[in-house]
Amino acid sequence: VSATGRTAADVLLDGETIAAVLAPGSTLLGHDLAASVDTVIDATGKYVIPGGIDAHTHMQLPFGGTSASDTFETGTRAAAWGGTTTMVDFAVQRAGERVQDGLAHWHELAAGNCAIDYGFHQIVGGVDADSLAALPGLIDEGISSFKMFMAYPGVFYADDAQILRAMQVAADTGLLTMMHAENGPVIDVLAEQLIEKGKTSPYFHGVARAWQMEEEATHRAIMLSHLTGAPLYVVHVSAKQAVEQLAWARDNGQNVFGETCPQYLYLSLEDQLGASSEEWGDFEGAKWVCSTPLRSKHEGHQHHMWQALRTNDIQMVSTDHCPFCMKDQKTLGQGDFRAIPNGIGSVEHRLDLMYQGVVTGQITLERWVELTSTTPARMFGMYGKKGVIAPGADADIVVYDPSGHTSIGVGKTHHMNMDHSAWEGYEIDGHVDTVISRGKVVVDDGAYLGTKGDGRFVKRGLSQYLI
Ligand code: DUC
Ligand code: ZN
Ligand code: ZN
Repeated sequence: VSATGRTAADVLLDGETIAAVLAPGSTLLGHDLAASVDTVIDATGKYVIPGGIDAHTHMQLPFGGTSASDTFETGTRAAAWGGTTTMVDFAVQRAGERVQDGLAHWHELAAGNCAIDYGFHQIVGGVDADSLAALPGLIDEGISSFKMFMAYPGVFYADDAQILRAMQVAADTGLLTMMHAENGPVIDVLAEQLIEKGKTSPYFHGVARAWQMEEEATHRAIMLSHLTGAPLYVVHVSAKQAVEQLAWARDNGQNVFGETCPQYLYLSLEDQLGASSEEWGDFEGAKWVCSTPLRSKHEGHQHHMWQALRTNDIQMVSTDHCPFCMKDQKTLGQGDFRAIPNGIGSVEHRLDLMYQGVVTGQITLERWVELTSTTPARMFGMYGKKGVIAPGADADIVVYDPSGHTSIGVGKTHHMNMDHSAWEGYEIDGHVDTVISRGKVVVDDGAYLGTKGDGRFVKRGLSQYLI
């Protein structure tokens, strides 16, 4: 199955590369194909798809006095289990630090530890003359995209003037600007006012982060993109009004793109409000504290998001994988939701969760591949090597079995380094059978055969969506 169609075929791998895609019954130099190769993987009755590409993960991200609980080792292994063979994580530059130093540190964290191939986007946490001057040099380093935050004042925040200057550099160089589009200063006031009224539980995280402030920031980013001519990629879109802004800009001919995440397609603010357990009481809801937040199911965001995936108003699905354990991490925010580290872990479940959209008739099989592999490859300058099953591409392949029925997250059966799951009890049709990463079988029918260090840094080119 590719982004453009489906066909019965044999895929011939040679070492780390795809050598040929052949019609069934083809021979190799006159010999029967199966007799001419070392290994045969029988995929009869299953889908053979390009390995998943998760273009938004945060292994070991420092956040609110702690760090995301998956290391590059544990998080990439979990990704492999779930059929993701490439991830693009975020190198972090903090205000006052050199961009080059931030990047070097993230290379150190990842090198030799990853189970799958990985690249980096650059978070620019402090936009100043030095960091602006460093941006063009990222392209030679294989980093063709950078992220700024309109949220989190005092941490990663960039104001409009800073965004303008960075987008001007992006327009000149071909770097792709990624935006966390939420109006942070307003959200911080709303959060403070809720706390003053004694509204301290996790649910109020989502109340403070009002959709109006996602719509507003998305619009502002779109206008700055229009003004500067820099293409824009809005990450983790959760509000339907933000989707409408993106659709409007695209209808006006702007080169803007949006990504959503499985949590915004399935989970809602009401799940969080209703969550309670013997162990955590109403702090149970902290499991689903992420930003942008889960939205109210009464406002139609989920339905609109699925629709946007179908109509291409939203182009990609990444996870924003940013796990924190309840014990010792999420609990930092007991009594004050502002101190709950933001993030949900899903890197292992993205292909499965998105396949449910095929099962329920919301997206086609081809669109499933496009959203989870082919568009991420093109968007972030890896297509040809990644995102496609074709001669010359890396042999990153998943055999997906549409049969079977499994519950994910139950009893911590996942492989992410978390003491809970945001997906506890989710019922999945289908499962990942075999995962091949650059020619090596790393997951085979419930067994993990890879090792840390299998994954290599991917030097990315410019976005293939640039005009
Ligand atoms: N959102 C999250 O949920 N976690 C990390 C950073 C972000 O923007
Ligand atoms: Zn973000
Ligand atoms: Zn993120």
